[in-house]
Amino acid sequence: MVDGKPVDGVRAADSTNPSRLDEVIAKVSFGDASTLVGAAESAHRAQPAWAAIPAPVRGRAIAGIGRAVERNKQALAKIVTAEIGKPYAEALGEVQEIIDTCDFFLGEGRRLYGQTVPSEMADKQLFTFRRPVGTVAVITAGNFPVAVPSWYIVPALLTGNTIVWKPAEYSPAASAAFHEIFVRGGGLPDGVFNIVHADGPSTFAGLEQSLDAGLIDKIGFTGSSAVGREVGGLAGRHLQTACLELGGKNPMVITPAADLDLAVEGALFAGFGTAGQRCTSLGTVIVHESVHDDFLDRFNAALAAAPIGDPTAEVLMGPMMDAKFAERYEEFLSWIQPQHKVQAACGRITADNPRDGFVGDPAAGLFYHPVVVDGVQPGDAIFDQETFGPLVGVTSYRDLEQAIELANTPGYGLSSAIYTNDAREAFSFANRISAGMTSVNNSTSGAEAHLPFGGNGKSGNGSRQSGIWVLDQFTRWQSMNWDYSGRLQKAQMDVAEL
Ligand code: UN1
Repeated sequence: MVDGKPVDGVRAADSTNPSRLDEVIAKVSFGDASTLVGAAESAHRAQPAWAAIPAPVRGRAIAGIGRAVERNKQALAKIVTAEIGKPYAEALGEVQEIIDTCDFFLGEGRRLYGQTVPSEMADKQLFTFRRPVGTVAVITAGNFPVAVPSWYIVPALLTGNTIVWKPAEYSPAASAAFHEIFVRGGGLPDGVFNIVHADGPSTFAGLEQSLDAGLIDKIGFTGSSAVGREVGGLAGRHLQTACLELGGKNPMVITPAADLDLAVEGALFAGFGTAGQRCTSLGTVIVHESVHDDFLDRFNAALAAAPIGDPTAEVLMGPMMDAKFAERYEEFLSWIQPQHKVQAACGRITADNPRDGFVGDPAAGLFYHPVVVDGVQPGDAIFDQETFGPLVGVTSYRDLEQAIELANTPGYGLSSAIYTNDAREAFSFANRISAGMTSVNNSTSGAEAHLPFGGNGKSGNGSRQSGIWVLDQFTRWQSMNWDYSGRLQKAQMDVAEL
């Protein structure tokens, strides 16, 4: 939808259900680079009028969106479950995250504070104002097809920007439903929020052309570290900035002072929620050598008992979200080396490679065994790199110093966790882990809508989403000096005397 009208794409494609691959969820029309440029033109045209609406009134539009999402909560969650195989309870949580984001930002329309600043000259006053950046291109992933887009789209709209959104190729039905709810619920004028379905190469070409033409002022991107580098480079070459939310290799340290059952529960959710396809998913458990065996026994037992399968049922995890991700995950599995200890079955769940207590029909979808790989070490690909899928590495440590070093070694820096009841250990870890987010006695996943979200190192470019911190992504500061002395006062030269 561009400028309030459906676009004629260049190619039609089916979106299928990863739990039942023969079930088509939606037929989608994919555009090309010129579709994206057309959407950027439309957003660019609509921006001045949108920015002219007082921020508290835009806040009311955000309130309308939040209520509309609430009314459609179950329907939207069902689409998410059908399209990417996220267990229904998690999908409901994901939709709730949009509502929380709207709740937070509807009030921000009545704040959007600037400052009054004293001048060094007499009879002169200084001010600062937040101004919208202009047109924002938002490119998002399919693992959170509706919550993560709202982290960009809600604050960007609230602060007076207009949007071109290119959602993931493999979650078009969820994104189309999201778009419709937003436009109707918010009563958004045509051109304010445009959506274009396109593949990667068309998106890059369209972005480049739009940036060349001065139609895009900011990029919001959630996806892999590799593509994030490209997006960041593209923005930088055009002297624009990108808000990059990239991969993670999120560590969980478990010390001898931990409640082990709590840690097992946390590792289960962090490792296998969304089939391990969250940027905040648990990468490696770094467990003290004195509790390593005990933890591993309990973790494997909990995993063996966890229901896996049909995501409409109460399961720990459903299928992987798309064939492309399943293929890539199979490549990650080939990183397992003979020195690693895999304590359970591995790979795709089939009649020949079954799983006890599987819910549903394993042959029908992209279902994988959850895997725990013990004995991973720095230098092993499986320790150093993100393995987007249901796989958790385990290694052991001798002292906290070494645990923190191991946790920082892969060079990502999104989320992290420590399980301990010793406050000194918790604070030492939090002080020295390089991560945008850290949990004490909780999972690496589970961000809240009003806390900064983002990473260091390979996980991003230091930008933060959510809460008031994201306002710096979608607004630029303007300073104003107002001289009411009636004469030309010169800074540094006419400094008032004591
Ligand atoms: C992501 O995977 O891109 O904290 C975001 C969490 C979710 C968001 C994950 N609320 O795991």
